Amino acid sequence: MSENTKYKPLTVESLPASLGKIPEIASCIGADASAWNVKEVGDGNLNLVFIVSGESGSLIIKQALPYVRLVGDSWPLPLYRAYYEYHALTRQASRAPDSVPAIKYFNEQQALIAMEFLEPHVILRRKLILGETVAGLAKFLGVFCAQTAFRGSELSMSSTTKKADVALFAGNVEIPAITEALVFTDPYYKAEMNNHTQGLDPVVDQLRADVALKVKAQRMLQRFASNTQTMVHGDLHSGSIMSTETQSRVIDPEFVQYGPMGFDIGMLFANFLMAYFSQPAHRGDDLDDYQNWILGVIEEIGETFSAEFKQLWASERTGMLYPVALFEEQGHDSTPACDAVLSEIWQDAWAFCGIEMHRRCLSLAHNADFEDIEDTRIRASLEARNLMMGAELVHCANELKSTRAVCELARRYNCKDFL
Ligand code: SR1
Ligand code: MG
Repeated sequence: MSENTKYKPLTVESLPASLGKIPEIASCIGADASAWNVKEVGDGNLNLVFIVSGESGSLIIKQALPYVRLVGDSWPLPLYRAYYEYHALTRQASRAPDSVPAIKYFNEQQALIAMEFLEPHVILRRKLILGETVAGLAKFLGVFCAQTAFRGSELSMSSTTKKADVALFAGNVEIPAITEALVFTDPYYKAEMNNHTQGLDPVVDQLRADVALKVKAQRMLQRFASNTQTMVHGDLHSGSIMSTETQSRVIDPEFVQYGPMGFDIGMLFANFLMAYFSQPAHRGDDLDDYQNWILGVIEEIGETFSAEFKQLWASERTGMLYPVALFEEQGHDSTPACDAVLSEIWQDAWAFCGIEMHRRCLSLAHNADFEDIEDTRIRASLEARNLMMGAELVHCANELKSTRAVCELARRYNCKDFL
């Protein structure tokens, strides 16, 4: 396959012949492509994902489809998202070392990325549903979010480099547009593609009647769309993290854009909180222990993020913002400035968190944490807790003092009955 071959989606059958002669791929899998074993394992909403194995090893082949896989070809989606995913992965690899799979080959025309096969990693969301713990998870995620937030901003980058990068990723239009609609707007009215669990109507009606909530969600949309503080992953949920018992990696940054520093960490917290609220349907005797473990992870991610951010502030402030020449070299302490930046990040993060908690129950693309609960009466009652806490986070984002305070709030909502 040459760089200019017309785009064609791969199949299990066509893949070996199409990719077998590409040296970067064949050297990882094995020279005899006819002996490759190919499995299509894509269970996300958008792409084809193949695990390809041979005598020399295995690779992941990810190829974008020209439409939303979840919906079908009635919803076209540009192939160029693979280009942005490739560039996001290279930046994440240098800004947060050892956090993402290594790229072996990229073909823009085919919207195809060949990358390291992570094994025995599984999607974190599955582990959370099964009640499995992951050692080092909170440290890994807190450091990843802080390093990518800090090093992708003018706290670290020169204004010239940052502007060039913002310009590059500004071409990723339709993919963030999915987030703009599905996450920030659709949950708050009866949008066409929405669905929610039977029995949840009283809570849904209450949220949709809350005009102040809608206004705050739109305000956060404005920040998301117009604030280019740093390069965000853009879709950092537990389905975008793969873990073993002791190691984790972040995958799937095709929703990349320059956006607010609090976005990724807010989305991440939302997905841990949804895992927390869904647990009564998945666990037995170990329910309390496992829910406490999840809240412990949330708390530690928050602490790690702030500590890492402060450390980077002290050691890597080489960009345009808050320069050392203006503070330390004048004998002026910049700690209050760092605290103010962090405080704004946290305020954004809690509001984004609440909004993500809403969209996964009210809009398109729900999450398995709740969807796997077959008894809709139980599912609705757990989703109601999640939705109501989400509303409090959006309303009170500016008053929340710490991740610990948010965990206490979650404990309170976990005991409530809204239906
Ligand atoms: C139509 S795409 C729906 C969702 O899948 C992706 O993983 C993103 O979360 C998006 O919002
Ligand atoms: Mg994804």
